[in-house]
Amino acid sequence: MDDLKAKYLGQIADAGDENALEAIRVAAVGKKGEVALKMRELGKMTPEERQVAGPALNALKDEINSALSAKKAALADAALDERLRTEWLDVTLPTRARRQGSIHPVSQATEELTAIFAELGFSVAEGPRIEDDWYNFDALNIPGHHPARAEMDTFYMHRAEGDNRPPHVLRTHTSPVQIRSMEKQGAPIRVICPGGVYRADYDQTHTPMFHQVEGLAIDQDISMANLKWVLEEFVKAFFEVDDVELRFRASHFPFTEPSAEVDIRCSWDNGQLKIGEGDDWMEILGSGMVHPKVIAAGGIDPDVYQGFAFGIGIDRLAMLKYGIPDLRAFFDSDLRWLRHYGFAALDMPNLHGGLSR
Ligand code: 2U9
Repeated sequence: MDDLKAKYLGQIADAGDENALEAIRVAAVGKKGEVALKMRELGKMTPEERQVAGPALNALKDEINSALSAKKAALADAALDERLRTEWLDVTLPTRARRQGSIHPVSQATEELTAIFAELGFSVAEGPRIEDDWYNFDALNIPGHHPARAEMDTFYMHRAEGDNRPPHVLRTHTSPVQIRSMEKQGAPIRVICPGGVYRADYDQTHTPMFHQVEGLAIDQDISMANLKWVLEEFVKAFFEVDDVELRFRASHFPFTEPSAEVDIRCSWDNGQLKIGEGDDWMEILGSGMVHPKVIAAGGIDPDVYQGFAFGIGIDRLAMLKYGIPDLRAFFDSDLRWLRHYGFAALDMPNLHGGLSR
């Protein structure tokens, strides 16, 4: 028994893993193990011998079993220690440089103007860029023969041979989103619709895709005075100046009557633009009272409701505010340009925290 004990305790001490330990358990204290075989010999002993050998064999079995459990626990501890040693990580190290990407100036300007109009009670609506001819033109009082259709340099989608329905178009303005909003929500309504629009035009100051924000406010008592106040509040907040002077010039759009183009007082000294002071005027947007036919096209009764609408080019707003000279660079996806003119992610603009600071 002393030999057995020495042999198995020695093997247990030397076992390198759980498989080796299991093999030792089977050989020593398993059903057909050496201790079990010895137990069988008890039957051949005299009662006196058995009285000594029986408890001694049980004690040996217990001792081997506890040595096995202790070694198993020790192996598990060692495995965990090894994992902790190799998977070590210093969570106090600084993170990698953050500015891999940046927010595009058009996105930044859109976030800023959305925050401003939200404060004025306007919600944001979006719609499809591939539009139905009716939503893009007819509903906006631009019928089939209207010269405005030709002037807009529209991109038309392809129709299958023999399909004589009017083709879909890439929307030439975000106005169809306001028609859809009126249909869905009815009156009263206050929405802005920012987004990309398309016109087949490409030169120094035009790209075939650009961005607009259009606004619409309809209720029973809305006048041009409300339009003027909203635009003044917007321009002051967007350009972060205390005072602005706007000049309304009579104009013409099919979807508004009367219509006005709006200029802002400014100065250009040494190529530096200052807004709200000086002797120059710069056109920044178009606006007017929504044409009754357009209100009716949106499913709202023009004898009860009236309202104003306006349209602004976001790309140009961004150029003016952030001092970006070249429109075409906006859409070149040049990383150096984006790093220079882009904004830090997660700096969401709001009126209280400052728009772009
Ligand atoms: C509905 C009714 C009326 C939107 C308007 C303008 C005047 C306008 C231009 C500004 C610069 C387009 O990006 S730009 O080139 N827009 O001058 N837009 S009124 O009028 C609407 C829109 C929707 C239902």
